[in-house]
Amino acid sequence: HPTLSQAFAERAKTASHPLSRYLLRLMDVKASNLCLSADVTTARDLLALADKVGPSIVVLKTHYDLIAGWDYNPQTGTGARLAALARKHGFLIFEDRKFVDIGKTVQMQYTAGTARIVDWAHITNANIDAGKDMVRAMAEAAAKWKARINYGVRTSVTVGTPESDRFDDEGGNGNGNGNGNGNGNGDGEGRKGSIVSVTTVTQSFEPADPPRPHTTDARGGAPEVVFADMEEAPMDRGLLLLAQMSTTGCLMTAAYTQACVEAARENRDFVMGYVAQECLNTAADDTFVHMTPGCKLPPAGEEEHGPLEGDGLGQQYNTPDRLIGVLGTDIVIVGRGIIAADDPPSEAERYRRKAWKAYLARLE
Ligand code: S5P
Repeated sequence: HPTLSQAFAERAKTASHPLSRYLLRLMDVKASNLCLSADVTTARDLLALADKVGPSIVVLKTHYDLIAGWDYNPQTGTGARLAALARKHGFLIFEDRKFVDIGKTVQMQYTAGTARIVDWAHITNANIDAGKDMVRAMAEAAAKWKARINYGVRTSVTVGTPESDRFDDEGGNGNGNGNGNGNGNGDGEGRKGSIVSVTTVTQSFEPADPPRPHTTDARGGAPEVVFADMEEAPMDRGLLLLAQMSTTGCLMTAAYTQACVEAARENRDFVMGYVAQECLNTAADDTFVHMTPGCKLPPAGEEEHGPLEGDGLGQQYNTPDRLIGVLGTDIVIVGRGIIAADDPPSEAERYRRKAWKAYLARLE
């Protein structure tokens, strides 16, 4: 497939999803196709690891539900602090939530509840065993979230009955100061009822997401250090479809994987790509990005002797060379290979160099 021999910088120009375009450019600028799977057990360790390994990676993958002490405060909590580190170092946050349920339920799990994943994770993923409509459901939820963030100010216009509450596209931007200006005397022309009240309220929560480049931090602090040569990530949200897994005895069939490809093509403005074990781009206009877990290197200085050992619990490992060079995926996801090392930042650099070399070799 053309994406296999195309440079990330080239693919950044044509990828269908805005966040993929940003990510591919970031990969080129940072010379990194490494994602850290930050599977540590406390919020403190997670933030410390993200800060130390940030320079080597383009994506930080989380499992928020295995972190003890996750602080759910939307402005000052763990998600917001991760988002600040993402701005500082230039990486995207990928919450590995593996959503799988009916559309309505995943919408609520994605945008509400305690974790409010959509607020702080640029990327999340889904298993589409329940059918591809849930992808559309998540896309819709993300689009609504984005509209609310962009307009910042929510205007409720009550025409006759309270149900006609709506979002007003002209509602102003960013940090409006609307303080409930309830002027209820519209003329109601062209409407069924008369306007009984107009209430403008500044949205009650500020997103834990990047403010615009070089602006004052949303929480009123000094401007964040913006990663050199890159502007902020766009205010977009993206989904990866869990198309193939790295485990022994994985039950995902070729038909399931193919259904993921179809669902991705039908939702190009929300689906960025796949968590998969090989390149799934086959149509000429497929511009999807592939992220691949089950990645490990033999210890530094040791020769590679055949297949790498698994973890004894079903996980299987491949080297970056094989995943990027032979199987044609784009980003390797590494957890214990880096976290369990004596010096995670320098081990992350070793993985970054290896994976990047494998990518450069693929271009030749
Ligand atoms: O097929 C998969 C999909 C995922 S998202 N296999 C995986 O291992 N993962 C995740 O990647 C898994 O949940 C874990 O967070 C990470 C792999 O961790 P490691 O320590 O084995 O590198």
